[in-house]
Amino acid sequence: MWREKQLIAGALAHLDEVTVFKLVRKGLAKGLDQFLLVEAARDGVKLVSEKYHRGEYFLADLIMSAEIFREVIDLAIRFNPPKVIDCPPVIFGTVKEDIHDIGKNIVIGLMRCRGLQVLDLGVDVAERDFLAALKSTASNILCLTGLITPAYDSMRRTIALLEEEGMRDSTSIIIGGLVNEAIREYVKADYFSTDASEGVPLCIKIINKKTSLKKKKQVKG
Ligand code: B12
Repeated sequence: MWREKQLIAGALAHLDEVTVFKLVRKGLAKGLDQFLLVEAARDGVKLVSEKYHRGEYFLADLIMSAEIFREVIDLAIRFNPPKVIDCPPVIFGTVKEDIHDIGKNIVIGLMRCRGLQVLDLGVDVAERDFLAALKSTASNILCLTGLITPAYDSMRRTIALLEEEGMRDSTSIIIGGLVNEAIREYVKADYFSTDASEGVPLCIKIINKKTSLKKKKQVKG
């Protein structure tokens, strides 16, 4: 598996779409874990991103790598649909004023591969739209992406709105993108992450915790 992962990441880093799909199809046919195959493709996007930062690739190359990644996800899910986790969807979006969505789409892809349902609100999402989505789906997990400075105030306003509506305590909020602990504190989120693979187990952990709390309450009640 380790070798397959390296080969997929390497082919994606060279933007060699044909080889990426050949390797992923081969891995799926061999019964390898589709999540790990998709993670390998994610590693490829990371390599492209590093090459872009070193000036070895253009922005168009980074965007193309994200497109190949998206197709790998579609292929993996079509080949072997994951068992869907029975709970309301994770609400996800890039916050108001920000249109960066490459990272968001990677995290969402990985989540869907693990069977999480996700409601993707897209980019430049207004505070009230996050609120409306949480209410209409009865979801209690909110994932926000932001990469530009104004995004931090959008995140803060979104979270303040949840507080005003009395929904803050029941909602777990994870932020990602160009964020760190200081930003997490400023916007008053629960968690921050700059690693797509971290986001998936974190959401599953939150869901399991909330489900067991609900069960305990039902038993008591
Ligand atoms: C690609 C890119 C663009 C593309 C976006 C294409 C797209 N569809 O997303 C385009 C060209 C459109 C663009 C536009 C702009 N950009 Co731009 N852009 C970038 C660039 C080069 C890469 C971002 C990226 O996709 N990285 C790769 C992904 C995979 O990484 P990621 O987003 O961090 O996501 C990872 C993690 O953070 C995590 N993650 C992300 N979200 C979440 C959420 C959760 C819940 C979890 C768990 C994890 C998680 O998972 C991902 C994978 O591990 C960055 C440079 C940089 N250093 O990041 C600048 C950058 C972000 N852009 C910048 C700027 C200024 C702009 C513009 C304002 C430029 C302009 N003058 O027009 C506009 C903004 C438009 C707007 N209103 O948003 C600045 C922001 C600086 C700042 N502090 O404000 C940066 C940092 C460049 C720079 N050094 O100046 N940009």
